[in-house]
Amino acid sequence: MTIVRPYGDTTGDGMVQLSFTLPIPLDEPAGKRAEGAALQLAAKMGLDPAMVVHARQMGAGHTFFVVYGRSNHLVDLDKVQVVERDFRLLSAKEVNTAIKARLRRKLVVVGACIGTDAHTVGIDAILNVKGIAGEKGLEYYRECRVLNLGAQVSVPELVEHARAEKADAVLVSQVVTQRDAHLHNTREMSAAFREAFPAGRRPLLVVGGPRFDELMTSELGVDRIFGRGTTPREVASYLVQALTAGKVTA
Ligand code: B12
Repeated sequence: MTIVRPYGDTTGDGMVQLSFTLPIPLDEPAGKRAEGAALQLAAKMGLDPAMVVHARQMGAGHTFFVVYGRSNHLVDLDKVQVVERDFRLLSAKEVNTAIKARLRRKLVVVGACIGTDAHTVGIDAILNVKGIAGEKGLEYYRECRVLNLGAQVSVPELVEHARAEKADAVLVSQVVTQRDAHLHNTREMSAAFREAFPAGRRPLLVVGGPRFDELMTSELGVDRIFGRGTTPREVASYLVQALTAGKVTA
């Protein structure tokens, strides 16, 4: 068993910092109550001792807090569950070569933000030439053909475009998670593709966004989930390997 504790001032002291907002005004005389409420919450979250190191009123009637305190919980590294990368990270040249050799045609990608979500920066970072973190997006890959449908695309529209373009992969971004919108939209999307395409003929379904749990692929009916900090090269490497698995290089 490998146990670790947070590091604050000294190794293993368990000290953590967290921030949150409470719907309580900071103005005196209520200010003391606001800080007391923050400490009560921290104590209930298992921080003991805890101190308020920052408090600032956020508009009318709300206060933002930063609390620093000792967490008495232990982390068991043997019980950590994550989705490890199970494909090789390829260079753009390797991706293009693999598509050409194994698919023998361009790899077609259709992407969109679905539902009411208008946060396109993430999907643009993956698809558009400009890319992110010094990597160019999939449009830059000579052997990929990319159609980025942009924001607020309905599921039926997405299915139609995927069919018309003969998409190999459909890439969907969901950033807004209020009332689990990202989960409802993803389930609706995967169900629609299963209904519209015969088994074995549907495009690869990939969703991404900063607040997805990457362990939920089968529950959401998708092939892969990509989270915060994803780069286009990871996505290109995944797509080519997932779509050409078993296809032997000529
Ligand atoms: C920019 C922004 C906006 C812009 C969006 C402009 C645009 N064209 O995208 C505007 C001003 C329009 C906007 C509006 C709103 N926003 Co806003 N917005 C943000 C902000 C500041 C940054 C998001 C961003 O661009 N991140 C940068 C990109 C690169 O990161 P990313 O999306 O995570 O993408 C990466 C990965 O997640 C992954 N990825 C993402 N998608 C995909 C898809 C695939 C297929 C793959 C493989 C990978 C992948 O790869 C990307 C690159 O690494 C965030 C706060 C924040 N700091 O994150 C709030 C935030 C997302 N917005 C929020 C909210 C609430 C809204 C509004 C509802 C506000 C309002 N009341 O009107 C509206 C909703 C509009 C709508 N209909 O969707 C909330 C969402 C809260 C929640 N839990 O749902 C946030 C978190 C702010 C907050 N703390 O409250 N917003």
